[in-house]
Amino acid sequence: MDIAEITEKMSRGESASDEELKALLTAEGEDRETIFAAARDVRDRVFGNKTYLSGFMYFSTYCRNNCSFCYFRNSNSIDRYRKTTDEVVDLAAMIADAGINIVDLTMGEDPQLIQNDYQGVVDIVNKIREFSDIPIMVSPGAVPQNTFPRFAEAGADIVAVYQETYNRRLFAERRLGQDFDFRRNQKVWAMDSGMLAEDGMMVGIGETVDDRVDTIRNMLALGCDQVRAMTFVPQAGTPMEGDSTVSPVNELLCMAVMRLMCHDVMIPATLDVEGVAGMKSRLDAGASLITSIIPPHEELAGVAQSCMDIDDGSRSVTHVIQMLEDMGRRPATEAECRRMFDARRDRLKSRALSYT
Ligand code: SAM
Ligand code: MD0
Ligand code: SF4
Repeated sequence: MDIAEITEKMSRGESASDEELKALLTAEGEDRETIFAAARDVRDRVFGNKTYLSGFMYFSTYCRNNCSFCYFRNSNSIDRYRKTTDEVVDLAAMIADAGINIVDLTMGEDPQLIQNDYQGVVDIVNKIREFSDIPIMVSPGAVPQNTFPRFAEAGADIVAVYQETYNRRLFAERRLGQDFDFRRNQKVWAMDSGMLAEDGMMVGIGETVDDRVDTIRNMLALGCDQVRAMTFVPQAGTPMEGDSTVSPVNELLCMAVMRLMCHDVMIPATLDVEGVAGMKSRLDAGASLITSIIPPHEELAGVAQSCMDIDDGSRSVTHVIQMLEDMGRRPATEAECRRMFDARRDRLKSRALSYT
């Protein structure tokens, strides 16, 4: 199959068959460069040289779940922390002041924060909204349907809940004891409440290339404004500790395919898989924002790389902006990011109206 022919038609907005997507996801050598260059071109056409920056705050690492891939799974005997509401709000202020465009409030499914219908999370969002317009992402795990309007009313803009895979058998093996449809519906319920949604896939958790195609198609079919891929990083003390993973180039190919399939979707370049060393390759594969920027010395963890590059400041915003500018790109401004979120939320509303 001619890779350039496939990328050219996708760059024009035409669709590709499953076989063609598989050819992209398994491309080698020069073909890979063709794919990444096409994804970058499409990204630049939509976003110019702007790159959005997302600050990551994993504010509670307590979790009732036992995902087989996750360091923070309930059965793992590790040190955990839970920031107080005031600490979270102060850190959010610091993140906003540092020129970061988005704040991602992430937690394990912490029994304490789940109480009273996630009131602790609602309080945090409300308090941040008192002093800042910064787009707020919440990543609370899977929550009841009636909680979404509460997040929306408090001022959250986007909800992140990653399915990891749309292969139900594999989901059951990885997200042990969790309901596939309930997790899938999180994205639908977020959008029904007027917020944006982020879906995500893990790469290297035992999926086939067919599964990758199917997962990418499902994530985009839901209408999510943000989609991601993350390479599985084996974690000490988990059932998958000794498992092999795959080269991150597979993640890059998934990102590039998502970009070619849906030109204006937001795709993160996460610093949580290969640290800052992996930032450029992800931007070169068509990413439009950088996630998992973490302020140093605040005792905050990453997820897949719980400490890599954090306390030496490499995952700090100053360092990230410098690297971005070295690539000829620039951070988005606060106003640009707010406008983008508002425009996407308006589009979501009009989409909903046109269905009724
Ligand atoms: N607890 C919430 C949840 O599961 O939805 C939010 C945070 S969770 C830790 C965020 C995501 O990190 C997971 O959905 C998964 O995609 C990713 N992740 C977790 N462990 C990982 C690992 N070992 N390697 C790569 N990605 C991982
Ligand atoms: C990241 N460590 O962006 C974060 C996390 C949760 N919304 C995101 C996985 O890579
Ligand atoms: Fe808990 Fe999220 Fe980790 Fe699963 S991925 S164990 S829900 S923190």
